[in-house]
Amino acid sequence: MFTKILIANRGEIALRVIRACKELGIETVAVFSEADRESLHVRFADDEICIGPPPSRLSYLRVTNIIAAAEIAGADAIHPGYGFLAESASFAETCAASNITFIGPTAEQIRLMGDKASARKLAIDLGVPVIPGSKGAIEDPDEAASIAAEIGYPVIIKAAAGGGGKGMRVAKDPESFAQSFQLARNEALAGFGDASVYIEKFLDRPRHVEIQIMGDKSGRVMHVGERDCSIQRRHQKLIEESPSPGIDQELREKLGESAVKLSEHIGYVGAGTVEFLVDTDRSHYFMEMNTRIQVEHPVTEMVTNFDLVKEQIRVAAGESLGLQLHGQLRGHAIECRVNAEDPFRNFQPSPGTITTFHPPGGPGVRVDTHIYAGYTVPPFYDSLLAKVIVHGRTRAEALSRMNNALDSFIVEGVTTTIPFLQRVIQHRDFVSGDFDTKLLEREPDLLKPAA
Ligand code: MV4
Repeated sequence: MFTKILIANRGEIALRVIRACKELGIETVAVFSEADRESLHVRFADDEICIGPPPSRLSYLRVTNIIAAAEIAGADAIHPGYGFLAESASFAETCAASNITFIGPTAEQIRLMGDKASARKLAIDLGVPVIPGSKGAIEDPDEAASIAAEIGYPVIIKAAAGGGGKGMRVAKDPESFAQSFQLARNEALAGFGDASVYIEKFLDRPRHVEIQIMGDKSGRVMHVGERDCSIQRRHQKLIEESPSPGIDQELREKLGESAVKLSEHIGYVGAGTVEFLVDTDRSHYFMEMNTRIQVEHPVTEMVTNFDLVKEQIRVAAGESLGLQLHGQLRGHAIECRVNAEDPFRNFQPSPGTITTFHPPGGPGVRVDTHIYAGYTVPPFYDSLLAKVIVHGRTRAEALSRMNNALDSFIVEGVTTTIPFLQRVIQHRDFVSGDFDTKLLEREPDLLKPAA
């Protein structure tokens, strides 16, 4: 097992990783930017090293500074958290070259899945269902147009180097296709330095359902159920839950089998998420794979009783998977992401100093957060303040706990998205479980303050 882990991240996820390390008896090193001196991850870690000025490209994204910090502190492993360097194949390579274990998959696995066109190709070759479209990346505009005509409009053109909603364009008809294709390629080149794009049929009202998987170094991969992440705004997830209200045990097993087949084939090590779109007729299609621990991992922890971060560390150290899923998921879990943003002013960021902080609690309520009264939310990073995660025996019980939790969550000094989240979880379509990725688009009134 490792003796000392450097956490190459900040905010709530840095605290989450430190907790897992403490339980495993492993020492921790926090790295921080000049804007994060007063952060709790710095206070709770055994060692702390400043890695640069506030902008993340000068600190949390600076590979050389982070590796130097690990060497100075004597860390034998690095946990990247999510975001920042978590899906950087070259960072994983640099760690390996420096004799430091990157807690996550191999650089090759990150690279393969980071290219969404090659991941799609692999899925096709393995017989995992994908959305009708091109086999891999497509360069020739005429060939692209003929594929689009074949699968039928509307189609969506996605950047191979994109993912998570970045670099996508919808073409409604053959007339607009050539221009959309050209624009998509230009945007992909400008945004990612890679013009490769691929084509899929555009599904109108899909659900986003993702499977959590975990693999060890002996080649074993298991899935630990799904999360429904359909409630999103501009490709930012707002609310996630497990199990998905839109799928049954049969579909869960099919998605799980597909996810395991894909990850087992590449010998995937660590925590990963295989994303699917589930259509209104229950058809399901592989979309992409994320090679990191995700923000929403706690909903899976609540319904499985697993500690996914501890498990990531154990398998990175070469231990075999210690999880055992006894058939069904246990009850129901929901997560709401609370951000320092004004939901009624187009989610404008609202950094500043927290004056009052009273988090919710009670049975089945978990809050993952790094904020405290007196803490100043810096303007340099994403504006996640806290994740409120509830668990109940049934979805109704979980929902009731979420309503009460949000109601008693007091954060003053910055504007938060709490009132907006309250409205969404009270919306009839959310309450009934009959929703899809278009819920917020269909209900613009949710973006106005309650009358
Ligand atoms: C799609 C789609 C419809 N059809 N692909 C958005 C995030 C990125 N991972 C892929 N996304 C989508 N891909 C096809 N073929 C609709 C979306 C999409 C979406 C997906 C999940 C959750 C919210 C979404 C909001 C708008 C569009």
